[in-house]
Amino acid sequence: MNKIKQVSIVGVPMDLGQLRRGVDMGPSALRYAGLIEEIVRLGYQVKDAGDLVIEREATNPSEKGRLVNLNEVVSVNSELQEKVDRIHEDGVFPLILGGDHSVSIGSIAGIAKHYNNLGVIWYDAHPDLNTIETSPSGNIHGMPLAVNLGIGHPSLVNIGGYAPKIKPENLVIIGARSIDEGERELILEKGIKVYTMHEIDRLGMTTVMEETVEYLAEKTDGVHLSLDLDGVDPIYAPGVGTPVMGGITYRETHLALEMLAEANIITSADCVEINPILDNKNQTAEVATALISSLLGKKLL
Ligand code: HAR
Ligand code: MN
Ligand code: MN
Ligand code: MN
Repeated sequence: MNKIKQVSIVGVPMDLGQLRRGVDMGPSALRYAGLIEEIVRLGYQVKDAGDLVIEREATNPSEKGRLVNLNEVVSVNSELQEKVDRIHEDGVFPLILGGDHSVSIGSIAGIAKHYNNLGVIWYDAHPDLNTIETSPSGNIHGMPLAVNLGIGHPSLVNIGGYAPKIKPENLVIIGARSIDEGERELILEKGIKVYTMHEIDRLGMTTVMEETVEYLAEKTDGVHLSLDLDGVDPIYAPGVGTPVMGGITYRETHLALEMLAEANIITSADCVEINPILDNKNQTAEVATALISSLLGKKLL
């Protein structure tokens, strides 16, 4: 975890990147689960920057060829970008709490400008590589990784005033098991490193993470972890809007994040897609809290 012993938390209670309500309660659910106290217990100085204020307009209907809530998603992410940029300039580890996964557009926009080669680990059941042309839903939470690669609507791609944020060779996707046709084509075209559930089954999480660290450590100067809780199997993380069965277990995810902590390569993170309305007594936020603790160096002994 580098030398930074300070963490700054920003909540983004936004559900505009998709049509299911409730994911806007993610930051509260994580706070109720004791996330901040847990990070303090690990010895960090925690600054809670609070939550962005999200203006909720009436939802734009999902329609073919239309990006749902585009203007709202752009304005929230522009604000988030500025906030994360400032946190980074203060030399503090930024931890962004979503909200749906479209918040990774603003978080990575605020971070990537500080690196020549920002690496990204996208831990998710979905690659989130859709564009308006390939999206089955028009939901922007299915597009943030494409946007970060500079592919998508110009008002999303240019948030923070520069593009692209990341290079395809500095990206590793882990846990993918629901991949749309256009996403598949983009993965193959760009040669993106993806550990689908198949590779995780075949290799085991230890090898997957050893390879991931080796792949990124040499050529990147910082690594952002984007933790979508639907990457974890819905048995362990039921409180998500788009659950996909056959996912990564709780133990495997702990191991993955412990190995990242040991490798000391992660410089920022976001934690997204927790939907308390669909959850079972805040289980998913509690799982996320335990996982983030592992990422930040918690050990059993
Ligand atoms: N691929 C589908 C779409 O684009 C579903 C995306 C669901 N996305 C998230 N983020 N939950 O990973 O609509
Ligand atoms: Mn700056
Ligand atoms: Mn996602
Ligand atoms: Mn997902």
